[in-house]
Amino acid sequence: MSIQDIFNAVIAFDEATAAAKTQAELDAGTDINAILNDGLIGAMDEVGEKFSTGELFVPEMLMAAQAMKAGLAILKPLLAEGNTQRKGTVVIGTVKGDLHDIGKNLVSMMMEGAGFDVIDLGVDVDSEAFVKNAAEKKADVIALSALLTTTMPAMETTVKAVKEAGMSVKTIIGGAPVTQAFADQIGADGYSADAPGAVKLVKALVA
Ligand code: B1M
Repeated sequence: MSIQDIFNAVIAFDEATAAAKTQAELDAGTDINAILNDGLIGAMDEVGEKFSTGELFVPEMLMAAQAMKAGLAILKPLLAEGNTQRKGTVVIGTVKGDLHDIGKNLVSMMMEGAGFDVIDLGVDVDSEAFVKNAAEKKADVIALSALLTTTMPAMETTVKAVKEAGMSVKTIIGGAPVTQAFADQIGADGYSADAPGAVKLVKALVA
């Protein structure tokens, strides 16, 4: 039994085995970050590589994503565990045109676990919805995720809409193609490469 079994189950699009092996590693006391990064996320990276080289196609990416989600569902209670004192409100979503939600869900879970009230707007969220929900919920932070280079401009549109609305809410961005340089360029208040970093960033911004 090893983390490699989780990796292999995701690559084999095997939801039941991905969930069972994730549970088995947790029961064996394996570090949750190792399960996440080396098992579940590592496998999705491999799937992405194979998609780039034409070995896999969209339906297979989707099946791998389902297997990864089955493993993530096992980890969710542990990721969301912790401090119950509420720290602030975060409105999160994947930007317009983009349907990738696994990384965004991970960020969302970890923020909940860190004690934030998280309003998750889902995927393909336009700038108006971000602005409207952040205003209604009196959010402290708007968190934007994008996985496609073609949807990164939607982040800029949203950051601009927030500024034009005269809101004091902070904006943070993340997702595989996004960089600190891009965050600086569009005037976002922060960028993180991963979910734990996003939590740290939000804590610092609302402190
Ligand atoms: Co898509 N896809 N996909 N896809 N897909 C990528 C992103 C791609 C890199 C694959 C590749 O070519 N190698 C490529 C993008 C190329 C580019 O633009 N540079 C790509 C493409 C091209 C596409 C389509 C256009 C394919 C097509 O139809 N021809 C299409 C677009 C659909 C759309 O969105 N409109 C498409 C569709 C899909 C599926 C629906 C099949 C499926 C998504 C299922 C789902 O999400 N429910 C899918 C998948 C699964 C992937 C890969 C394989 C895996 C993504 C993933 O979930 N990773 C991906 C390749 C890859 O990334 N290796 C790929 C695991 C996840 C935990 O990581 O989301 O990066 P990630 O999140 C990380 C960090 O980025 C960060 O934290 C997480 C880790 O801690 N993070 C944040 C994320 N959001 C953050 C926000 C923050 C802070 C950190 O603050 C707010």
